[in-house]
Amino acid sequence: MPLQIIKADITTLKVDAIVNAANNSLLGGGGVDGAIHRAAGRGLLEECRRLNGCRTGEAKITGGYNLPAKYVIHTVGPVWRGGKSKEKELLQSCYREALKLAVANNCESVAFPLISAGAYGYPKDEALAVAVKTVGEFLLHNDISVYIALFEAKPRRTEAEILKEVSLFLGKDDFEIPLEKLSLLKFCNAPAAAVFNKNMRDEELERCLAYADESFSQMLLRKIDENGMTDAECYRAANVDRRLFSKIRGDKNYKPKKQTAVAFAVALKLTLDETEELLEKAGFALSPSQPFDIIVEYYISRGIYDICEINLSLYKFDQLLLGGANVA
Ligand code: AR6
Repeated sequence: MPLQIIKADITTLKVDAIVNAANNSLLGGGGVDGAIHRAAGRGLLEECRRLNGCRTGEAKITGGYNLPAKYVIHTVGPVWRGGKSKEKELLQSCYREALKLAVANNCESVAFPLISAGAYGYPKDEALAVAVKTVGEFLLHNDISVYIALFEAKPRRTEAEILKEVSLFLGKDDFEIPLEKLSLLKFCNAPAAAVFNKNMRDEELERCLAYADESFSQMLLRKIDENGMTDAECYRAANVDRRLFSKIRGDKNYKPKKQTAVAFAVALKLTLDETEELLEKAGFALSPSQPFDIIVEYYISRGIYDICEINLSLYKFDQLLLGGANVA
């Protein structure tokens, strides 16, 4: 999956590059900086000495020495001063500059810590939102795997606690599940179709017959064409990697994971009915009692197709994120 949020000690990750939340001197410090220098060994400090420091919001690259990663990209996040001193712009710049350096050095994978969210005091939730959105924008134009490695474990919650929090978060009063969810199959079989006028019936029926045998992959490709999107625009907007997309394109009967199918519905800005139709092709449905499904339905039914925002909400409630990768 192009963007993933994981729980990990960044010094242990086998990626092409890890990013260091450094200070202007680039000569080491505490937090993740200290951990990276300890794991990389003296060679890293020697190379850093030759770099003449780094300005806030900029980035510089070195070797990875004893780390499993080939490179370390050092960036300097802003110190949090209440939010009115360009902290957000500077933090966005850290992610962008580090990503540009990674691509310029042919990295296929890069891992970030939550820059500025430790000693520099940036509020963690906001720091994560900036990270996810800035990386998400970059991934609309680049094929690279990005991990946001969070160090601290979240408190564990039960399914019931999560469900309660989700409904509070989404505002229960404001939350309506459409009564008439018209799926293709239901429409074909049900006399309830009588509630719709004749023209709508005819149109639906035509659609029903024309696409009765259409598979998930075929419907996806048809919708991409109808939307006037390129394949790359679609899979990037869906947080799906190129290899998985090629696999789906090449296999008429490909059965995706649910979070991948939903990701495509979001990328294609499908209505709730169309989303259900696409999911049904892959054997899935949206349930009104599953946190993942409730969150997805909430956003799609309101026409909010910002995959970063949806993924931040899914992450907040310990759900799988939208997207997909070709894992052998
Ligand atoms: N792996 C992943 N994340 C980590 C690790 C780790 N091994 N260790 C800490 N974190 P911080 P900053 C998380 O303070 O706020 C240094 O002294 C940590 O939980 O490392 O940008 C520098 O030299 C937090 O969420 O970086 C600078 O002087 C995040 O990494 C200053 O601190 C960032 O915390 C930079 O402060």
